[in-house]
Amino acid sequence: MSLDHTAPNDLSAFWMPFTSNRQFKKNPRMFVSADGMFYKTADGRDVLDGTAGLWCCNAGHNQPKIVEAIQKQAGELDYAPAFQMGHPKAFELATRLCDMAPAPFEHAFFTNSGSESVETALKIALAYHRARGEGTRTRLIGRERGYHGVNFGGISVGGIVNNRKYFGTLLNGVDHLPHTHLPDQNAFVKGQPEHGAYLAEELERIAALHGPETIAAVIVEPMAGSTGVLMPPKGYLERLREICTKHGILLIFDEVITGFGRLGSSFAAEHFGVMPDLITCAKGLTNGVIPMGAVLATSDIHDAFMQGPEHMIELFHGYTYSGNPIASAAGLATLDTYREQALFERAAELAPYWEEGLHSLRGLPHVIDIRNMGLIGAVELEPIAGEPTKRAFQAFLDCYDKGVLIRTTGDIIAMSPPLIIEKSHIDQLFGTLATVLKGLD
Ligand code: PXG
Repeated sequence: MSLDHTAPNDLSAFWMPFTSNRQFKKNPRMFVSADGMFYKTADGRDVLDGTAGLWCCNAGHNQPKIVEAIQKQAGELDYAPAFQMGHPKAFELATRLCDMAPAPFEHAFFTNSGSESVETALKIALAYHRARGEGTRTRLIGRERGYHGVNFGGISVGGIVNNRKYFGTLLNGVDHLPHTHLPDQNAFVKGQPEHGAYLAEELERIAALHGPETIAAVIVEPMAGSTGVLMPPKGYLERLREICTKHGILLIFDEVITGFGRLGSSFAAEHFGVMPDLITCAKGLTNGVIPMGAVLATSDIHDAFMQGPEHMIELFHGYTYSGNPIASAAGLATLDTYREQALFERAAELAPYWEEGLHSLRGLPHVIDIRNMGLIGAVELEPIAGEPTKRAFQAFLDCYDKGVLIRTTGDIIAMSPPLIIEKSHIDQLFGTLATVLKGLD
């Protein structure tokens, strides 16, 4: 089969996710291979991966150990039933994952995506309270502009308008904290902004409104990625933690993007020194190579379920592919790769160079804000009047033509390269973006 399927007629069957299908199919952008920091297009060009795929290929592409592990596992044990049966690698990966995570996280529940990790964490939170005789705690609190995947729980607690408004009434019993984007006070700040910790106090207002004993959990991204990269204001996460603890509400960090070195530590919880009760992750767990996610839980939460007759199932939840052998093998090889190549440390070391390069874009046409942390960067553009998203999307197309992959959300450009990135690639990424910005309408 030829990989060069670029004729429009060949493309109609695949209804592409989160894509302008008609625009794409008129002028397709196809990757046919990848190695290290680069994709290869169907027409033979190298494209620098400025986004680690979709924030997931943290160790870059075609890592030999991961490739080999998957190939070997496929020939050894392709699948084992996930319910009432096991295989060694899923247990090994859970242990390794918990060893890598901050201390209180001692148990891992496997899923197949970030969206499933979110649904799983919300359900664990509800069932935890019930197991402890606090069944009144049924409300879930998310945040405006939050992204927690695309399933019903996730879009209910999420706060991205277009991901919600087409899909009916969603879950009931959900409330939202305000987002923390304060461009008037925090524009062009490097790292965590000074202003906005007070927005955590809104949790007190919501708790007072409903009664704290009705609230099961608060879920936030410690650094909001998909909405266009919003850093937590200084003191904000600490205050959320305090209020949750005071009222017996579980705090869930959705670390699907921030997990696995993106901020220069294993998880954002470690980076910010704020411990939630549950962590959701996916993406970088297998370097994006095989679908897999996980929910990390403290022993307090896990142990609350371990009661009643031993032959009884403790949590009525799970997926056919929870802890799938090939995904587990990919996960183990990925964690090895992160450690052997010291990639989290590398991200932390490169972060100042990244920050400097990114902020050098300040002053270019249409740039109204720049935000960064670890190996994450965002450039917010002034929208074209009456045509939101168009300017940033043009920047995306122009960068692609010039051999660089970026992501856009609305009029925000987001960049999150593989952690193997070299300084020369950082120069190429921001140099290309600067040229493109200068040429935009
Ligand atoms: N939670 C968070 C915080 C995420 O960022 C999900 C859940 C859902 O993960 P799955 O594996 O179900 O897609 C995500 C996913 C982007 C972008 O460009 C971000 C995501 C996915 C695709 C693109 O910002 N985040």
